[in-house]
Amino acid sequence: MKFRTVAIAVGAAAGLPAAAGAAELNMICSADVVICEKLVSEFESGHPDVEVNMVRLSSGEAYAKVRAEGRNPQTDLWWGGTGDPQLQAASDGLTAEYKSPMLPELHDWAVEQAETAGYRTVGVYSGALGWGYNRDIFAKKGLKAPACWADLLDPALKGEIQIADPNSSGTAYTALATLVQLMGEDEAFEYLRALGGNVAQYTKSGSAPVKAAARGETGLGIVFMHDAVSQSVEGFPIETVAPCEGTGYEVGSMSIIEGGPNPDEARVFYDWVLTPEVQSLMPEAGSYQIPSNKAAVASEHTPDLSKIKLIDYDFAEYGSADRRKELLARWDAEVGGRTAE
Ligand code: S7P
Repeated sequence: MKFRTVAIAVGAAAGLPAAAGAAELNMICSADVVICEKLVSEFESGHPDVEVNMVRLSSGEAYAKVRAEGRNPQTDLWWGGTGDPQLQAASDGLTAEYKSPMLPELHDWAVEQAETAGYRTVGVYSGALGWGYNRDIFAKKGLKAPACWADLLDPALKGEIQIADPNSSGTAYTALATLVQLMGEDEAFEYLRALGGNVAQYTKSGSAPVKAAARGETGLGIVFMHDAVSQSVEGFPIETVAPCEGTGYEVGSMSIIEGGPNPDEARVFYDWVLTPEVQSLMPEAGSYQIPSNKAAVASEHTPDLSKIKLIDYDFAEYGSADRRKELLARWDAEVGGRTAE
């Protein structure tokens, strides 16, 4: 294996040379680190002339890095993570227009993501938001299994819930935007303030809450349903729930960074990672999203979106720079840091 993850990527950013003659690709990966590392090693074995410097960052952090690099981009490609911050990066002009020859092979929702962004991003997978709870903890404490968003406000759940911070986490921003679309903005913030009374911790990463629930550190994590499924497939006592009132979903995305140092390598990776063969590898890394290539094979564990009550998530509005900034500022002012005492 020759790919260089965080520590070496820092070395590369500090100016250390790559192996003589090797082409490079500097990539941010915003999905789970296991699939990030698998994609890099698969790509490198098929493209021995390219060295990939990969760093794993949550979606909001990745957006902040791409923005901070501004006029001197060090990153070439951003793969995975929720679509909203990638749409924001597209609207800021931070990502490059690219029409991949793979576009005709993709589901409509993935192509619509590209169209919304003027082809400055594209959908790579999709998945719905929900939660996973630890059935052993719930049984031991005599807690009622929560089926609806409203059930999460039960005072018996005080200190039992974890969710990420929407500033760093695309998952948590999806939850914030979902609740606003489901309930109306003022009602959603009232709900989130009340939920704070049951929240033990706002994590940095979106999937951390259900990993904590799986290991008995908390009762329930609000996460993408596929991240809860990964834990039960690993053998942890996690039940996955699709909220009864309805829920939002993500179009996990990928973008080439405008002005990045290795645009040719970025396009090679971009086309490669959209193929059905590569997308079909995701379950091998415990990633159970719906792949965007119509011919890719989803896992038997992938939650079936046709059985889930989904809202008509407005990606254009909630991925727009103004709306995302406004919601995050309101979250900071009214919800941030408020946890169960
Ligand atoms: O684990 C897979 C996944 O849920 O992670 C992405 C997520 O946005 C990254 O984590 P953050 O919430 O910390 O940003 C999702 O796109 C993906 O499905």
